[in-house]
Amino acid sequence: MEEILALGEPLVEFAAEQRGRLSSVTAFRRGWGGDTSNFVVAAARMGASVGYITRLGGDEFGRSFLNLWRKEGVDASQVIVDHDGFTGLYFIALEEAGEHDFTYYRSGAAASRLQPQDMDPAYLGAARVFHTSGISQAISDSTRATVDAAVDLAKSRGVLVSYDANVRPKLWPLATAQSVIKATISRTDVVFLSTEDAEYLYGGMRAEDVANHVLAAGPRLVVLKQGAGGCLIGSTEGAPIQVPGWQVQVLDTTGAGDAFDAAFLVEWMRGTPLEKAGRFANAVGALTSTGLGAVHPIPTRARVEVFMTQVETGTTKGGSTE
Ligand code: KDG
Repeated sequence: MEEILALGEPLVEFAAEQRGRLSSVTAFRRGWGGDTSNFVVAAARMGASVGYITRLGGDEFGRSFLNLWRKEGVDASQVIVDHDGFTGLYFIALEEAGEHDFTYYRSGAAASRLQPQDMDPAYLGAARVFHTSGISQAISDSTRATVDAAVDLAKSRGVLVSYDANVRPKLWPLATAQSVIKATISRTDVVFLSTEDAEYLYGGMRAEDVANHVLAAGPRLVVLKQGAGGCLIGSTEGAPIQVPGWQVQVLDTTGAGDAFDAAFLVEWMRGTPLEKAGRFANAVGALTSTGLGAVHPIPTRARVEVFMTQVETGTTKGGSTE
């Protein structure tokens, strides 16, 4: 039995090794991405027992994901391999200040064939938390229906639902994203939003107002991820808490938000007070943005603890995973 399960699409990653447009970049580092896969790897590195639900292509890239999850201790017993399907992929173009632009090749990939019958209710029902995202809902109608069914099942079995809006206007029309994501937020226990997500969903609202608005829709916890600015945690149990970020040398922010979600959830599930959980998750997000690509730079718990102690005692200015 795994304490945390996630559902979504793993994507093979090609991260540009030079800044600039993809048309001029000639060297890429091959890694792994896909928001919910990044999330399970990060949760495993934080020490949680985790499992993943998806469909993979019966190709070399699919095999490399199975190897990754095995190595990281992520349970993939429920992952279906589509022998006639392929694993989706994306390229990261690096822009200024760690910002990036994604180019996807994922339409029709195995994960977009996921359907509600692919889930084992007993497997999902035995978890403590189920995590999914707006990206998982964006990739196809059947995957969206699977997310819906999983959220219903989790709620009926008393499994907490965690949700990252991860708005990606390249994947679906913004109006559809807004209505599907807002409807899902109202059925969720813990919500994660980046500053960009909040802007797409609640354009122009101040962070505290976004938090209150989300809490009024039903969730008990909402975490607004503000990058170098840290995070704002809103909860039904008290006033919003602003938690400062950590200063690091940012190379690429890909996956930092997914690693943040995992770190925050794992701490919260262990009973860590919200502010401390936010501080820890901020450090995990910051360290993840010091390296190239989504998965390679996600730190282990031991690495995060060393980093936090070093910064707190003034023995270092920032971390780097490169
Ligand atoms: O959060 C990082 C992800 O966005 C990245 O790994 C690729 O899953 C991805 C997506 O769909 O954008």
